[in-house]
Formats: sequence, structure tokens, C-alpha cells
Amino acid sequence: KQVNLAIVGATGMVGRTFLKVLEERNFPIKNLYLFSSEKSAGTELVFRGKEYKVEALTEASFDRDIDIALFSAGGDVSKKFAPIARDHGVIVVDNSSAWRMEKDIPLVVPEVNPNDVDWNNGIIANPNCSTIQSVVPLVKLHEALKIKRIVYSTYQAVSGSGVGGMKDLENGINGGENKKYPYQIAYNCLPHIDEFLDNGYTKEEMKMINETKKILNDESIRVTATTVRVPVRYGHSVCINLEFENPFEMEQIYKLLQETEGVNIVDDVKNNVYPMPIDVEGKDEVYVGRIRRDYSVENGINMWVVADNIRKGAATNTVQIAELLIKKLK
Ligand code: 11C
Repeated sequence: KQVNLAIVGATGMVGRTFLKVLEERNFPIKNLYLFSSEKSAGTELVFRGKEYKVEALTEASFDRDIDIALFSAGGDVSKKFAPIARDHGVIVVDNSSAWRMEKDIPLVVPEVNPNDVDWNNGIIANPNCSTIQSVVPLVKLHEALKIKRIVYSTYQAVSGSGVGGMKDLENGINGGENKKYPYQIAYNCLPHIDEFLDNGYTKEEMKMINETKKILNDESIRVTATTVRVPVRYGHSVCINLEFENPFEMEQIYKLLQETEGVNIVDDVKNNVYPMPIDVEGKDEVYVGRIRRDYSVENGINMWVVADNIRKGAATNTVQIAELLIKKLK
């Protein structure tokens, strides 16, 4: 089935990556509509060799025959326009944090909980980038061994903060000022992603904690997180410490990870082989290495998980959700 597809936030970093991913994956599009803020309207973008003029998003934008809309224009735009689109019969796949924790809105990673798209009421949320890459390798481990506790420690790229983050890194390297971050990011690490909350955690940390439980559909898992911005352009890394209910052999862990859709194991420490952000730029899979037993607890492991935050962490996952929808529309 060919669908009429809209992209909201088409000129942003994720918006432009939507176009690339849709083209690469041969997404079946009949008509394509591109929307942005007033400021970026008029920009010309190329899709499958054809030029499209980006239109300013207004309340009338969905007065046409649109099946699916991919949103990546920030929480405020999603809060206002996703319900308008839904009321016009459009199914919205939203990359912002606006709807993720709403009870009646599914939060989907296609390799983990594909069937949750079935109970959508016109809006489906795409998780936070560091959450997406973290839960992909967990799904089979949880099914087989039951995860009791997760400790996430992240090393997140500046592209997660959009163009402003990229500029701060570049300026910092050239001795210039930072504008996006409170401190220099070049040659530094900031244990601070998004705002601090009253409980001492950042919003990014609470996203990882709450979204993980929702996607794995298990409120009993104990989760904690520390999220850190590092001077890397693309590719988030997450050190994941897991504690299981059940005992296991390490061979079983490797086998379960090998069988997990979307996971690539890159783990040969004798030859200094492990995943690195520099190697995953432009890739859609989640790369896992440094897989080893945690000897400090009875049933635990550590692993190092790297993925392109703009692709699997945002654009690719959103497009994969739209692909699931198309299968169901058939
Ligand atoms: C970062 N994870 O790296 C953030 C960016 O909730 O979609 C994505 C924020 C979100 O800064």
C-alpha cells in the first residue's frame, strides 16, 4: 500500500534524516508533504530526486488526505499539532517527549514491543534516543532471565542537543564560546543532560528510567541512570549493568544477544575490538561489546552499547514504527 506521508520538522537534523531513511528503506509513498516552522518554510528539500518546498505548519495543514505524519519539531509543536492531525484521521508517530508517558499512548521500539502499535488512538510515541538503544539488547535477556535491576551510565553525543550542541563542540575546539551548554563541552564531560529535577536527577535520566519500564511492560524492574554529555559528534554509548533473577552461563548471554533483532555483537577484546561511536555513524543497528560477568553480584553482567542517536535513536526507529503501521493497514 502506498501512503500519503507528512513530515513535521522536515528541515531539522532528524527531519532531514527521515528523508534519507525513507529513501533508503524504499518506504511506499504516494504523496509527501513537508512542514516546518514559519522561519524555515520555503526551504527546498530533495526526496527521490524530486524537489519539495517545505510549507509552514498551520492548523489547516492536515486538511488533506494524509495517512501518517512523522513529527520531530519539539514537544510544544507536538502537544499542539498532534491532536489536530489525529482529529483529521492521521496517525502521528511523534519523536518528541510530549506524549511518551501518557497511559493511552503506546511507546514503541519495533524490535522490542511491536504489538503495542495495535492499541494506538492516533498517536504513537518514539522513545528518547538513549532509551531506544538501551532496550533493544534487553528484550531477550529479560524474557529468558528476568531482569531485576538496571544501572545505565551514558556517554552521549552533542548531536543529541541538535545543531546548537554541534556548534558548541566545534566552537570549543576552536577556542570559541559555548552557547547551548552551561560549560565548555570540548575536552570536557558534563554530567548534565536536559534540566535538573527536584529529586536530583536530570530529565534525561528520568526518561531512561520511566521509558524502559513502559517499553518492557514491567514496572517491577528497578532502574537507575546517570547521563553524561561527551565531546562526540554522533553516536551515544551506554554502559549497562544488569542483574537477573535467574542464573546463567555467559554462552547463553551471547546466544540471546545474537538472536536479538537489531543487535550486532562487536566483542573481541583480545584483538581490541569493541563498538565505538565513530564506527556506528550512519548505521541503524545497535552495537554491543565488552559483554562480561559482573562478579560483584550473584547473577549480573556488564555490556557496552553504542548506536547512532540520530538514526536508530530517532529517525530510523520512527520510520520503523511507520512501517509496522503500513503492515497493519494492509
Ligand atoms: C540528548 N536524548 O541526547 C537527548 C535528545 O527526549 O527526544 C532527545 C531528547 C528527547 O540530548
